[in-house]
Amino acid sequence: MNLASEQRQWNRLMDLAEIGAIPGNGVNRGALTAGDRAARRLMVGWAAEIGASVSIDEANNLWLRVEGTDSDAAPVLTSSHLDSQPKGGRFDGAYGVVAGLEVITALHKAGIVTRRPIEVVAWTNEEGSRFAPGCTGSMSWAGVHPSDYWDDVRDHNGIYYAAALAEQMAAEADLPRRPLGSKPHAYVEAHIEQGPILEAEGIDIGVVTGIQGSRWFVVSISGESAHAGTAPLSLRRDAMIEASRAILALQEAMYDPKDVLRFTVGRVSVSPNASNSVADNVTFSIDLRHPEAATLRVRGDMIAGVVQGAMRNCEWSVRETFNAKPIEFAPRVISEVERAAENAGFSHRLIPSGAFHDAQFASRVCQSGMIFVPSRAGISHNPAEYTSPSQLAKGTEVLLRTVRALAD
Ligand code: HGY
Ligand code: MN
Ligand code: MN
Repeated sequence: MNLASEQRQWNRLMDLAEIGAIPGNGVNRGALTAGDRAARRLMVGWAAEIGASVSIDEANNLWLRVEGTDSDAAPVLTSSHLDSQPKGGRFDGAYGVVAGLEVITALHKAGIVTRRPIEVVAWTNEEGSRFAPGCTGSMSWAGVHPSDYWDDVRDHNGIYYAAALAEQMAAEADLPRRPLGSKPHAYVEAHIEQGPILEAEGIDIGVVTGIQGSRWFVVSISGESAHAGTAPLSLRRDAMIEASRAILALQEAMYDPKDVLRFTVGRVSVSPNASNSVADNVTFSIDLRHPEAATLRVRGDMIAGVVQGAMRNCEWSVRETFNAKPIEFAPRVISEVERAAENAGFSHRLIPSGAFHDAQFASRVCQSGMIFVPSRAGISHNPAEYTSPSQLAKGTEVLLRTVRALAD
């Protein structure tokens, strides 16, 4: 008997999708923005409906908690994130938070109290699109870096992370505080696959085995601004031309005949960014991923040499801003997810995650795992991102069964 409600879950996801809505059914809800705060307020309201306690920690992670019969027992944690990419979809992150809420709502309405408490978290800044890198909330909670580690990071409007965090903490002064850091009994996160495999194979549930590694870098090329009409090309120190040469050289260096390595330059900022001034600075991002730690280390460590080799008369610098090692999820959680999918009568398969998730850092703290549901045409980080109400409901049914198995 399905305790969770497909309709209630879908309605809540659509309510969230109105916050930061952009054309094409997309969402632009940056971390630590008014949109983020509005989405969090919806969660606070829904938590109050079932008497779940609400709190925030100093990294601004939002915690919902329902007690168990043994309230001293280490809780089972389920979670995801409410922030989105600038041209994001309605489901990346939001689904896992709403699915976790649906689990505690369904149990509450059925009068079921598990032995262990259950906590649902909305992590701060999973995407890292406004403030790089991602997962700053879950990394703070997991003790990877202190929560002020990213204070000096600025968004493209020059706003400091510390200021945006302080603004959100002040706006949520009415919410109780909780200490940063905890030791759950287990962690399981529901998320859309963001890839084409489950849909292509007609499979309901992805039992996630692990997450590949990610390394982020910022490359800065510095030259000299000059007049586009009068400065001879032979005398220029043109940061745009040299950055372009570096990017193409990096693309060649990162070539992988097996197409497993992921190399992306997604953001470029130019100064003075005027059509008739030679660029004196170009800064670009690198997102590098691979399932093997050794490959990720070797390829990432090549970047500085490749950039230097591409320079003719500009200065350069390479700074690493994110380093998430590949992780394998806990066999116990993997088997609970498999068992839940099997008992629910859903087709399922083991699948690795190409996208990073807060679960990557939760796995440093406790036994962790993830549940994937199909993404239409594998599309994500795009307004066209879509998963149907019934596909989402299947994922939540598996999450509910898995959380109960871990909590009892
Ligand atoms: O970039 C990622 O892998 C995640 O979707 N933020
Ligand atoms: Mn996500
Ligand atoms: Mn994402």
